[in-house]
Amino acid sequence: MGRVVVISTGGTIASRWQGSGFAADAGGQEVMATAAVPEGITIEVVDLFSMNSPRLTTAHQLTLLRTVHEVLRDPDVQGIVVTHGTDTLEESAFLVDLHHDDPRPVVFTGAQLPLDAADGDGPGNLHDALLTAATTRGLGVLVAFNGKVHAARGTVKTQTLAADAFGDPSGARIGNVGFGRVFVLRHPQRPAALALPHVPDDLPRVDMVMHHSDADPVLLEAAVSAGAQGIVLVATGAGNATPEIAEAVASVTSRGVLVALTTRVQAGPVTEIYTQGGAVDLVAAGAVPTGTLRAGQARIGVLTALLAATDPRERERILRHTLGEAGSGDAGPSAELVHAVAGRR
Ligand code: DAS
Repeated sequence: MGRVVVISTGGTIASRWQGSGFAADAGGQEVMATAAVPEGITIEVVDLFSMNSPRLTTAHQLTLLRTVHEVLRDPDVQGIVVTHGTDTLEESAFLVDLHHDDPRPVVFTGAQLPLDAADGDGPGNLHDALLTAATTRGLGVLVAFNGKVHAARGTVKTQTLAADAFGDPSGARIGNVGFGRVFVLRHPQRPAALALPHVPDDLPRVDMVMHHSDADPVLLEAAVSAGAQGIVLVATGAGNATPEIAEAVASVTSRGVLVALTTRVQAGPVTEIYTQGGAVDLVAAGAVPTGTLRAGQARIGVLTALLAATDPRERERILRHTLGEAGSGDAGPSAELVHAVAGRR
């Protein structure tokens, strides 16, 4: 089936007891040694980080993105598995997916139980990820977990402790793994891939602000004062807040801050239904509704837009492109945004 490169970044799948709690400390070889490798696959391990994923920074995620692209320059590589902490896995996977223009899969996986657990889920998840990386094509970036395969886009961590930890609450999964095979149920919709970003020394700050009863615009304005060039407003319901917050959104967007509008609710799209501070007013104030993408991935969309352009209108267009919106450039993204994959390999 070919050669699969495993990029190890840490997480519970690589974690051990540290005296007061668990933390990632094993390298990729040790993690790999726990798993049954499907027949016919040869493995190469890249030890990138050994960290719990809540500690990852944008710089780490961009290093992972660049590493994936470097590995895929080798035409003999059949696919990539990324072992990753589950807490921010959906963010890194979406970042890689937005820039992935290659039929070969990049499959993220991890574990809910630590490396040495007798009944751990890491070995099975790793086996399934290897099989998925070696045998599927043209599905973009995937998440293999608990016998299921999910598209990166839309997938979130849905359980803090249970083994069946990932899914898209608004969509269907891509497939299942069992009996030594990956059963593909559907193909994901993905917008054209973006070019690898130029990485400035000073990475843009993107903050999340959650709405709740009694909330005021103080935190949103504080984020901008702290230097945020992008904000993810995690609103209530179908994307609602207050008239005061809508006013603050209008004020910050008029100063060039990119604002994405998502919701605290688990499933369903952000929708312009309500006024008096609802999504109708927030969108009129310049916020971009993010459909069914939830906060972590909406933030990656904003970050991607900020890295790809400097002009506020172009940034908004790119954010809409990352959301897969028709008319945002999907039909004809500007040439500099699209991977000239053939030329680059
Ligand atoms: N929640 C842990 C994990 O599942 C820690 C982390 O995300 O690194 O990997």
